[in-house]
Amino acid sequence: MINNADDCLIIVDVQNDFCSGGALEVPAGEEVVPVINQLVDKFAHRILTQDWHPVGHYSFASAHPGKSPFETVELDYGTQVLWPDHCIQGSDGAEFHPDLEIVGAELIIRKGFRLSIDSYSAFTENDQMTPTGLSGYLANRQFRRLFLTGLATDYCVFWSALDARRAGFEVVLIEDACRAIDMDGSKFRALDQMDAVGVVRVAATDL
Ligand code: VGL
Ligand code: ZN
Repeated sequence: MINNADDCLIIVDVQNDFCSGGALEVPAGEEVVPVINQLVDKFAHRILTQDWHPVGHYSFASAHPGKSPFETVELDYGTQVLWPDHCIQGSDGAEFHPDLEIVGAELIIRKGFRLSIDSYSAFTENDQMTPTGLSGYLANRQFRRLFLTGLATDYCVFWSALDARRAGFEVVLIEDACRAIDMDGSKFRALDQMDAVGVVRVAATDL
């Protein structure tokens, strides 16, 4: 099924803060690590994304007096969920999971580094306007199909999948290589919306 020239494996935000014991743990987030490690050698090309926030980032509840994590706030670009402080630039929490096989990755794209804009998607920040540069890179590399893995299914993987479709890529979600935060049914909604825009869902064992 994998076509080496056209396909790129994208590993989204497999960082310590999104794994058990991390600042913004995704339930069983670290379970994606062995699944992804089994996949990396099947692809000729792999890239990583890394959530990479400055101290005091506007997506942190701590930056909004009186607010708690998982509440929302209105920012210039609309409603933003507030998170515990996480993936702070240079911190251990922002490092990739120590067991993740990252040596062969060709690009690490960092996102969420602008103080006042969050970026779930690896393509476009949450203002829906500011590009990360990834679509240009992938087009320049002449990839046509993107296989998405990582954390979290219903946030960064989801928004990346939608933007990838919008940018004209075929998108395959490797479902068991992802885990969700799953707040108020957000996982189900994300899968439903990905289906609606033509994201194909497979299991790692199908590849
Ligand atoms: C993410 C919330 C905040 C993610 C990143 O990687 O899904 N979620 N920052
Ligand atoms: Zn973040």
